[in-house]
Amino acid sequence: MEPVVLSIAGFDPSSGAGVTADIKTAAAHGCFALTCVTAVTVQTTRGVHRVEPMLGEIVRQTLFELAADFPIHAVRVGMLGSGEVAEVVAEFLETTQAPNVVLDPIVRSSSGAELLDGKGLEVLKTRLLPLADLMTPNLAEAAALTGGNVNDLAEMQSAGRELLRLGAKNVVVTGGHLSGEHAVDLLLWRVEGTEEVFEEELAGEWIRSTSTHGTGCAFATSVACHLARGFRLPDAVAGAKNFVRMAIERATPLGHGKGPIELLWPMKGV
Ligand code: PXL
Repeated sequence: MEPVVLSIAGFDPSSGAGVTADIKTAAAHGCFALTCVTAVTVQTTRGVHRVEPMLGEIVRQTLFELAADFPIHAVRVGMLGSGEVAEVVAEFLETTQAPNVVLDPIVRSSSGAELLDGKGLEVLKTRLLPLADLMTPNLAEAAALTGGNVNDLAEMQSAGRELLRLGAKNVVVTGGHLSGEHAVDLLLWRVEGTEEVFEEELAGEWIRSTSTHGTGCAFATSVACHLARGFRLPDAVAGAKNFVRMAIERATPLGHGKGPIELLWPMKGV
């Protein structure tokens, strides 16, 4: 049976990010995707023009109906859109105790649009963070969650430790927006039920490309798919990093702004 991965995220009509991109990522990993739309956005490769969160009640009914009908092997929580929706998602994860929850704490789009309100950020920190098996903040998200600046490896380390202190089980701070020589992601992880924290720097060469829309969604969803397939957390993170690197490398330019990445590269031959 194909592992089932639930994507709780927004709708991006250009399919660079959000649930329609996640369906492709899941397919590329041999997983079946369930989706729950948290917000409809008007966005293209040029950026996010508008955000309309869904009614919390629709999100609640969708999530609980899906969980009553399907086994769920992993969850990717992406854009939430509002505090109301964030609360419903927290209630769902608390009630169902879904396994392998990857929390992609989206606050803003890379073009600067706000994708979560103030109440949502609070719910993310206080209720969702402890429910996640892994959080995947980028530099700006790590800064928004911890209240400091996060611009280099030392600040990634202290923000990551602070997120663990706030109750996160495992954290990977993604360094795609670093200005240094290497793209470094920092993974802080521990063996379930133990306290010792292992720290791993995952370094990669920069890839010069304008096709980078949705890399955060793809990374988090790929980790969820790897976990659903039974990979250990550090291997799931390393596998996801490779998945995204290949998806950037194999992308063909599309649109006038930041184009989508090639999420179906494993199915497209060499
Ligand atoms: O990459 C952030 C993002 C943008 N837009 C939509 C999303 C997400 C992440 O989940 O769902 C619609």
